[in-house]
Amino acid sequence: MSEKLAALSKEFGKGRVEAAIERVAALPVEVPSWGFGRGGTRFATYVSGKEPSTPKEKIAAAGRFHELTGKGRTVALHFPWDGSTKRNVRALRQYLANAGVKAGSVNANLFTPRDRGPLGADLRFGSLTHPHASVRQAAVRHNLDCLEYMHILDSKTLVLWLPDGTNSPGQMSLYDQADRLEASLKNTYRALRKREKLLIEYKLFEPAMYATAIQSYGRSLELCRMLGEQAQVLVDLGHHAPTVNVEQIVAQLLRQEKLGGFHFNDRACADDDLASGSLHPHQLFRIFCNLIEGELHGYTPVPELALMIDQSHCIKDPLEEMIESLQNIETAYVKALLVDHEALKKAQDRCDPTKADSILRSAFLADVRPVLAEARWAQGLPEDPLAAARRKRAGL
Ligand code: RM4
Ligand code: MN
Ligand code: MN
Repeated sequence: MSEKLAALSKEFGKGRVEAAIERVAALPVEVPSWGFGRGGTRFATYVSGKEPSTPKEKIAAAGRFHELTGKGRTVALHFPWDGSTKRNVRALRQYLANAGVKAGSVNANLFTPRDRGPLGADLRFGSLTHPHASVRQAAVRHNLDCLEYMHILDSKTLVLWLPDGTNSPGQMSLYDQADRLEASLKNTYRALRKREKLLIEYKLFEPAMYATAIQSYGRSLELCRMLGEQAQVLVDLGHHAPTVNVEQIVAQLLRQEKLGGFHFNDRACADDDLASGSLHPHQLFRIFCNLIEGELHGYTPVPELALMIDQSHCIKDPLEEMIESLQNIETAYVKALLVDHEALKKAQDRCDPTKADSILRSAFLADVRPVLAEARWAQGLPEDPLAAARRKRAGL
């Protein structure tokens, strides 16, 4: 054991440090195909020409990420970005196998106008809540196509994020919006197979600025309850109002067995999709602390949640920014694993918030890089995946 690990063991206990090494090595983190391409700003997409652009290239990059980090065993796919026919999807299966990874969640896309059919420019008036039944039916049909793609890819998770909403008070009755949404979701949910899950995201605003159809975790929770056991809420960290306490949402969903998972990313202003933990490492730490406490209460264990990265890489190299994000996620997880929950509970019950916060603070301030290095070394992975990615790129 290195000196640094020995020092951590002395402070936090050998058992806790050893468990952290094992648990961080085993944590499944899913990466998105779209995150390996160049992300766009509202004004332009600055393509350097070096980043992957086709689904095949993006999946190959995901394979490199998996080789370097051991994570990203599953890759989230987005349709029709990653394909629009069963033939395309069968090709994806091959690309995934070639890259040594598997399909993760399937993300339905109800916002990109198609060249043909009812889901064209008319999508600006909505998809599952569109005033015209023909568009709503076509949107549900897309969800059902995604379910068929899941069967081809052996994926068990459908993720729905709805762009639906309105920009002015007269545009659509809020009653009609809710009725249409619920009917369309029921038509989608009905087609799920037994072990499949439907994860429903919520988002305060954007693209709609006045009344988003699924605007809050409460609405998403209500819809999931209405649909049934296979529907759960997906928390995207960029989808809340600025002052919202996200870890409280996490705890409340977990207690109700309705937390399906996460889309990790950081935000400064709106739904920025910046690198996870680059701006708010403490928020990520607090979220993991609450997930681990949830486990202690007997709720869903952390590795059984869908832990996905959902980011857009507009400036940095996408593969590098994905590695950076993963490191921040792993760091937050390890820090949370070092928290002495028993001592924390005692301090809380003694009404000693100063002591309680000092327990959290010492875990947060710990330098856990030796834990990550040990976990990587034990798996035969490069200890510094960013440096390894650069060496590989330079052909060294
Ligand atoms: C949305 C949401 C979805 C993602 C799209 C690209 O804001 O986060 O999960 O698929 O963006
Ligand atoms: Mn998302
Ligand atoms: Mn988003």
